[in-house]
Amino acid sequence: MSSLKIAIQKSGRLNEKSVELLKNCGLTFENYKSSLISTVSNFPLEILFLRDDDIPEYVQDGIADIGIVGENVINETEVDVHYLQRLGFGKCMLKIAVPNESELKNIKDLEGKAIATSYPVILKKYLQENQVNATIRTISGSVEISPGLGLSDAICDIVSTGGTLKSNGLKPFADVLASEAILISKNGIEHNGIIKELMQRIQSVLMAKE
Ligand code: PRT
Ligand code: ZN
Repeated sequence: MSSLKIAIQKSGRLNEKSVELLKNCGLTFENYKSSLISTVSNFPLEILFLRDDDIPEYVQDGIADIGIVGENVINETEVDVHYLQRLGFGKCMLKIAVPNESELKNIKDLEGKAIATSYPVILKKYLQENQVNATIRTISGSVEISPGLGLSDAICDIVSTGGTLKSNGLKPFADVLASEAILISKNGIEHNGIIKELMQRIQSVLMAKE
């Protein structure tokens, strides 16, 4: 049987849980931090360890058949992929936040303001849906320091505990997107037998956790 490829995050917030999920499915593989690819010895699967940002496109283009990645990254890359399963980890919320002393109250108050984010695509859609014209300042990291530097009136970033907002003198303003890790596949291959077998095992693992 020819094997499939699954893309998971190499290191970061989703790596450990992704590896744990596959191991709980009974898959045996080496998880060397240095290797980019690992072969499962007891199931027809190869594991590719990648930056999370690359996973949606790799799956869309079929370089990997399936992948585990945050919904925020899928939406931001605007790929066309098939959702196989929500995985219940990596939960977070993409939020707009403003400085504690800010007088902005509702979405319409963002009109004409500047918002810093690493998620310009999702934010643009959200603003359009709410019929607000604001300037989006795209920055790749440390978004939360942007208002303090005078670069923006608000930010749009991932929040989980809220600790980062707090320690930067920011408060939540609006929820933009709830996200969690999702198992995705290239479109049209969701009925493949290996994927079906893996899905059954994943669903048993998730049910045992409930
Ligand atoms: O290296 P690579 O590109 O693969 O990883 P990365 O650095 O881009 O992503 P990583 O590992 O930080 O996050 C991977 C995924 O985990 C994200 O795409 C989300 O789907 C999910 N996730 C869950 C989070 C968080 N929780 C989270 N708290 N991603 C980021 N954060 C950051 C957030 O950006 C902010 O800086 O944590 C900070 C806020 O956390 P709190 O707890 O202080 O609110
Ligand atoms: Zn990333």
